[in-house]
Amino acid sequence: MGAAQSVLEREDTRVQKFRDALTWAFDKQQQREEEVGTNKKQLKQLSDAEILDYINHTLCILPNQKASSEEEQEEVRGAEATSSSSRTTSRPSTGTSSLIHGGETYSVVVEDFGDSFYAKNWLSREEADALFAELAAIGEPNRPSELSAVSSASKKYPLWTETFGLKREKDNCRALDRWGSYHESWLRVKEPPTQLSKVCDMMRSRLNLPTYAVNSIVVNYYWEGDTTYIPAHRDTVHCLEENSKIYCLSLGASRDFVLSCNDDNGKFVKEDLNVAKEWRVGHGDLFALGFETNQQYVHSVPQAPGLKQMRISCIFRTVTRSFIDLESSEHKDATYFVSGKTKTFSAEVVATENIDDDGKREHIAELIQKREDEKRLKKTTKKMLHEENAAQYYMGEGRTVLLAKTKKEDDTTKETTSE
Ligand SMILES: O=C(O)CCC(=O)C(=O)O
Repeated sequence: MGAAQSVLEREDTRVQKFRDALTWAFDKQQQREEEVGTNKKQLKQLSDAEILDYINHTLCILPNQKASSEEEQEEVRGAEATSSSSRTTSRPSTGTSSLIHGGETYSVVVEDFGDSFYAKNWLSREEADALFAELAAIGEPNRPSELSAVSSASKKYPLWTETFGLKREKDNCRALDRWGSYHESWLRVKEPPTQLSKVCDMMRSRLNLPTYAVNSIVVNYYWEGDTTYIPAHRDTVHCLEENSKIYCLSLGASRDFVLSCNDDNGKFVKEDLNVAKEWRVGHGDLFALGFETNQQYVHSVPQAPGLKQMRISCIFRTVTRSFIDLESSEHKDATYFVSGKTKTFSAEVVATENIDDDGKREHIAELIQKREDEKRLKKTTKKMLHEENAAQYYMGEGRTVLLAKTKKEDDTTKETTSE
């Protein structure tokens, strides 16, 4: 009875795996249809051999499967040796396959590309659905009422983003991937919602990462394909742990994720890109961008004309060099140059060397004030340079000094503060 039961259970698992393989074939066919658009003549049906190749492959190993018996665990381990040989024909020459092996209960095949990798169906359908539903509900109130190509073209990154940061144990400061001069946006870093926190935990356990890893998450909302995309760029890494990967998890509509040559910086039309490698990233897929790949290539999610469905991507980073204290800082004012308005802020950014470092603190109001003062200085200097008699200026610490007035006057250097 026990043995028969066990055989039946194994058969059930195989049937499930077979169903998953057929779902994959169906998705793949749909993807091809999307790619060729309405030109059905070009449509190449998936061959039986391709489907069989995939089925053979998935019967060896599937994401998120629970190894219920010793034999099944052997089967999972065995796939490491067979996976690359059974799939060599359908793999691009740039990629090799390897295995993420997060303990006994989780394994998934990945395609390697240098120090990056792509893992299809890294999240199960149910896991991806739950995260998508949670994040869509958060983003939806910010969907623009009119998505016009004209307004999106004027923005460098025409996307809505949400930023989440986990608190470090030491002092409850939140991880902050700090860049740019719009310091006010740093105040928006929030506690991740339930499903997103769960996925951070899964990431650490399935990818064997340390407890402080993937502590900073940016969520990008690609409302549709015509006006929302990410032009080719390189990620800044100065706040990240040395050599750590940046994990891009895709949810919802499939889009192209493209690595291309550095000259493509700023381009977002697929045909204009010098593609080095690309993946069609779909619901639940994970792309891990390695440090070297980020140096060698720019990456983009190009425009997808005609696409109506939303894609959400979650970008997970391991921040060890920058945190923000949103709870225990004193209140300080900053005055804006253009409007003359004064606003009160209560936050300090902490620049650190590593995850446990006390770090150097700077009040956000002081950083904003410094930026506004620089704006004023720039404007004043520009004005002075246009004045007929002005000849040479020296821009020092917060003041502009007139060194010489005109060629005609004597050459004694005069010092005049401009403000
Ligand atoms: O959406 C993606 O997969 C990529 C996003 C990205 O490149 C970024 O946020 O820097």
